[in-house]
Amino acid sequence: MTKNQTLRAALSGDRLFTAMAAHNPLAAKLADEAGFSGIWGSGFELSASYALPDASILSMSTHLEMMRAISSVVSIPLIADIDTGFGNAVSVGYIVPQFEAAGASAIVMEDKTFPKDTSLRAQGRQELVRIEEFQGKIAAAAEARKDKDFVVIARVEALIAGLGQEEALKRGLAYEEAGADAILIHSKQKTPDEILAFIDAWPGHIPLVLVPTAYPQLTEADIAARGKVRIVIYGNHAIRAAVGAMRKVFAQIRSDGGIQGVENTIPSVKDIIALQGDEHMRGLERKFLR
Ligand code: SPV
Ligand code: MG
Repeated sequence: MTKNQTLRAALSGDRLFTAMAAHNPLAAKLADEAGFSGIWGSGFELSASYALPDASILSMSTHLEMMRAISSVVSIPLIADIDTGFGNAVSVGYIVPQFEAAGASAIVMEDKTFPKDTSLRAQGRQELVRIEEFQGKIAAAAEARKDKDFVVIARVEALIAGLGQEEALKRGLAYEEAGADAILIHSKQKTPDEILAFIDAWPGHIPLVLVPTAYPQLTEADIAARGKVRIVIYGNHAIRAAVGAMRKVFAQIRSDGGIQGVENTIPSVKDIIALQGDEHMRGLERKFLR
């Protein structure tokens, strides 16, 4: 099966597809190694890795190049976060084939205005585009894909914008009608109640996608038991893990006055060389260097 077919099959399968965020190929490789079903090409993580806000500040080509680099080192499907689609429906018609050619198996596009603000930010600026306008963007994405198994996921930000369940359901159904393969429904409530109510009320025929960052108490088992949800995305755990680990080691080196105390607490240089693909390079050396 191709990566696209694997993700497409997951939309109708009975096992939850778990996607871990990555901000670079090394993080993606570690997620693959850990057993996640796929990679989330997170705009939040990529922006954070540049120490910039997740607010349409990085260019499309920066994101696209990272998707290419990530997809080339993992064997699992990559879901690219294309934010608001970097423009209007016409832009989307040009952009989607580029993400597909970069090796992504899906795009997630959200119904906010450009420039966007990140969803989980307190007092963020959350403005949505008209339903018809976003339907045009979804239809353009669906038509632009070359492989029919490439997945187009429409992201509903109505709950994030505080517009309530009725608006969220209306938008989800409108995006299904426009040709979306799945609906990502996002919430920043600290408990899963809002999301669970949406799942139970969802009358659509396409599956749902969750990003449970704000309500981490909802487990994969809980989500799977509910039905309707086929993909769970862990939106920022790679960058948060990296920040936590670096802070701890950096602080210890400063307080110890040297690296002696951390040497045996961090991965070895040998480990990193292996992650760099040393085995593959040794194969090339044996075969071709003469
Ligand atoms: C991302 O990871 O970039 C997302 C998820 O879009 S969130 O940050 O929760 O909006
Ligand atoms: Mg994002």
